[in-house]
Amino acid sequence: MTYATKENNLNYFENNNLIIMEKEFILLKPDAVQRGLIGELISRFEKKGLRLIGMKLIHVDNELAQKHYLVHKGKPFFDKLVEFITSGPVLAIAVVGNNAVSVTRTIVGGTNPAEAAPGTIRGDFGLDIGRNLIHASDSVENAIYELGLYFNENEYVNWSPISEEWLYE
Ligand code: D4T
Repeated sequence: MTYATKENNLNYFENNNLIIMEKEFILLKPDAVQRGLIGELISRFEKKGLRLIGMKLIHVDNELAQKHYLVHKGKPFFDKLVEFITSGPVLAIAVVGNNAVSVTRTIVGGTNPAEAAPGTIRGDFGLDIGRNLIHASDSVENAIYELGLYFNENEYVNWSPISEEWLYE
């Protein structure tokens, strides 16, 4: 049985389990791109089973950076955040999966790489909070907002990976 929800049109029951197919926004920041970590980092989400539906290498301009970090406006680190995110190419990624937001945030790890758990991206690859490699939306609502900043609806690729039959019960 499948049914659509107002929020995402993606949730459905399978074998009486509610599969919450959330969309999540991931951004590989300029340090990850410059350090040649794109493949390594994407592979973590790919291997986990999240479905890639959008990806683009872009240079974030000041206007987009301001919108992206709106919630941090006024904080002491805001200007540095904007300066960093606009300092080189980034890889914007859209994924779909069961509980994609919390699953992604777990893979990403704590904000400060110096304290992030080993096995997480920030825990394995970083040392400094101002160079924490990756951003991922922290709620379904923020994912919708941030995806809207980086992707047009017609840029998502609608496909069904054969692996999903083996990823979901
Ligand atoms: P992002 O938004 O990059 O995925 O990070 P988090 O969700 O894990 O953390 P956040 O929103 O609290 O911080 C956003 C961004 O700001 C940098 N930062 C943060 C910083 O440079 N100094 C600080 O003191 C804090 C709190 C790191 C991530």
